[in-house]
Amino acid sequence: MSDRPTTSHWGAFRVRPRPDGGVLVEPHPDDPAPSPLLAGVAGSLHHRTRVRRPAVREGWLRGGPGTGAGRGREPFVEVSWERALDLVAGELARVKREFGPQAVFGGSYGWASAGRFHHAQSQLHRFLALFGGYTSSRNSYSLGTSLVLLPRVVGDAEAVLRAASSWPTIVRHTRLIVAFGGVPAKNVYVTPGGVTRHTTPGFLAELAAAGTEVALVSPLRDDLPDGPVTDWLPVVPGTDTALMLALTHTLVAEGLHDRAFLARCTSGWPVLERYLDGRADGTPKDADWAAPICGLAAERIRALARRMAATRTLVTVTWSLQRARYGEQPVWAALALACALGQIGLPGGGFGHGYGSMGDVGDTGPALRLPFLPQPANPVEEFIPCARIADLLLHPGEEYPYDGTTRRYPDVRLVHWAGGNPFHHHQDLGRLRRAFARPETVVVHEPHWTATARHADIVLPATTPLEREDFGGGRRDTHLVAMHRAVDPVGEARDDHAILAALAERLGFAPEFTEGRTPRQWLEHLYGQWAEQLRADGAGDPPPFDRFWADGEWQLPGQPAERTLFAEFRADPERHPLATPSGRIELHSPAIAALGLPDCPGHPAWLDPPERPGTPAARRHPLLLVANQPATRLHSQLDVGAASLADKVAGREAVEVHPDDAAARSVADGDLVRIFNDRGACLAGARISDRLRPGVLRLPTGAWFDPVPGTEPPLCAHGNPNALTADLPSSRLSQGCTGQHALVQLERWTGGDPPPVTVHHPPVLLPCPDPAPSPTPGPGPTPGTRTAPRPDPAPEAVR
Ligand code: PGD
Repeated sequence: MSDRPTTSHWGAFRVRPRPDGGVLVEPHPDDPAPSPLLAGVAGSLHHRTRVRRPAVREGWLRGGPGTGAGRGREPFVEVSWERALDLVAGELARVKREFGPQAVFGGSYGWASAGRFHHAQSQLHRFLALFGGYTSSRNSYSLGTSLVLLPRVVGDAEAVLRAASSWPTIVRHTRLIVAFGGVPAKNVYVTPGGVTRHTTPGFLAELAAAGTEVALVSPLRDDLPDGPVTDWLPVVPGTDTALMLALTHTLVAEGLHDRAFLARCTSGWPVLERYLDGRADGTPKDADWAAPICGLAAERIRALARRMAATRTLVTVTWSLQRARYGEQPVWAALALACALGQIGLPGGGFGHGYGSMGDVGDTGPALRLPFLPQPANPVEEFIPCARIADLLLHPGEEYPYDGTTRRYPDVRLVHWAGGNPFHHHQDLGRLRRAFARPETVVVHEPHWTATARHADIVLPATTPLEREDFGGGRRDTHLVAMHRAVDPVGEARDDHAILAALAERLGFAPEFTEGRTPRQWLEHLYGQWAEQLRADGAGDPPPFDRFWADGEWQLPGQPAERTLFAEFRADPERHPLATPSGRIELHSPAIAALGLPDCPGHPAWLDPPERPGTPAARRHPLLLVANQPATRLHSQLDVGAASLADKVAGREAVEVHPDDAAARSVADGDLVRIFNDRGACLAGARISDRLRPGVLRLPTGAWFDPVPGTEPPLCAHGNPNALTADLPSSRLSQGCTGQHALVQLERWTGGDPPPVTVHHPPVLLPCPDPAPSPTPGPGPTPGTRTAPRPDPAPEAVR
């Protein structure tokens, strides 16, 4: 059989179906640096955790809506598609009739799979908008804080993210990169929607060859590949803002700041300067002040500031830094530091946000808008910032501030999720379990029995891209890739589109949802419209659909490789003002100041995070856990793939521990350890490493959450760090996610036989009792009540 083209968030590739139903995966021939994640595709496809039939939680099938205390604890009953669809359609109709459409939460955050048509969230949002509306969610877990801050201080978040100075420009002009959070190579393999040629690893090698210095500011040495010349400043996690302020202070104190740039291109500098030199609060933010906070010598801070002023310097901040309490501050303070240097808008100088956070930041591909599924307006105005999902479910009717407004959580009765894994991505999963016990009904479309599927009432098995036809491409991708179907759907899995079309049929709006097209007709239609628009704009001349499909891809028209962020603005701020109130970069924002928020004042400031070494909270939990992105999977996707499985230690997620911290706790490499705080605990396998700061642990996100039955707060047997993180917002301004850091303690496991990892096996599945009467509605949500936990099935082979 011939190779089938396809693409994914981790790259384009070719699939060769094998006679036994499996697949062989080959990287795209033009990809100079294919992702290691490709190794996980074949094994995930037919893994035993695939959801093979629609399934309904036993307690819901018996007792109906309002039996949520059993979620995540009870077995499932497999039912026919007809029955499952009738149940879901009935619930959607009932909840809308009794409570209104805003009682349906379809925020459905999550990465899902690549593919412009079958993208699960796009399908669900279109469906729910046509259904009559739904409570939606805004922003992202990736960047929720910056997406609110940046428009206020530079006018447009998209400009900073999409128009970032390009890697060729940086390689050519930059002499020093001061990289807060580094440029973590593991993340550059991923771009939402797809990437055909991974170019960033090559640019990083060129950077090293060019002799560009990189000052890596991170507690983790692996946040920068070994190539470039490196000065590693192992800052205490969460204290970068203090360091940035001290660097800026040094520039000013030594007369190295660019007064002309500050006057011409920024507003509010005098207010920030008064804060920096201590006139505002009596504390100069000098290097001596910052040194004990960030754990770096004062002289080293001063020396770095001088070096920055002496050469072409780029200040970069990864997105991970804003995924923390007061996450606005490091972004804003880095911007202020770059402004004080005065190199914003000069080739190779200035400010960048997200190099190494995602593959497309700084990439050279042509930022063309690709075909997309049309989204009707949502008639319901209710939304939440996405990281407030637990608050939404726990506190209906409660007020909360967001981006200068006061909002109220609607009363959600039905949760409909497709393409995301909140029991991976949300913080404080023990709290999320309590929140998920509240709605009357939870519907999840999932290819795999993830923890989210296990916390649903009705689970609808979804296909993955290899089982359907689509096309895909990411921002700054070089190709639009035809995604050919390579294998038959696994079990009875259906495409999200087919599931929603069947629901729309039952609810009476199928013609509006499908517009009478089959999926293949949708592809032809969306492609045709897009091609026509490109031609009309003179932006390109795509081939007819049939040729594109047969060729397997179309190379998108290119654009110049060199790009400098804010070049036009710098050249003439009068003619090219920013979309801020002042038209300049706002180093003091009167609008933010007027909100009077103690956790986000009107200028960048050092706000001491509650969870940092040396604080009272650190007495019992002295280690600072960094929960960053994994190198062996995408978030929780491919956790059952080969790369992720090969990286586990003692059958659990690996936690990196500094030798000093390990020795103090008699922990040896490969030991099973328990990591805990008051919010929860997890097991992990110790990996001793001197590539991180003493006192710091690294436990990446994405090991499927596996709460041991009967544990409260939950003990995750597998090593998901969100058992430990706090469900607190970055600030009352942005309400962003703060999953990056948590104070914890670690100990060697001495509790005898450890609880097995069960989440890589399906839950208990009971045979289908069809036909049976439909459930009658129960008494409503019963938070706090609990059915007896049932033992999970004994795993066949726990690694
Ligand atoms: P994924 O694992 O990508 O994680 O959170 P997100 O929920 O996006 O989940 C996607 C789910 O969609 C998977 O379960 C997959 O099986 C399913 N899926 C894939 N394709 C399809 C499909 O076609 N149809 C359907 N129905 N389902 C599909 C990621 C989020 O986690 C992000 S973006 C970030 S940046 C956050 N990072 C952190 C962090 O740094 N630290 C902590 N502690 N926590 C974080 N959580 C956040």
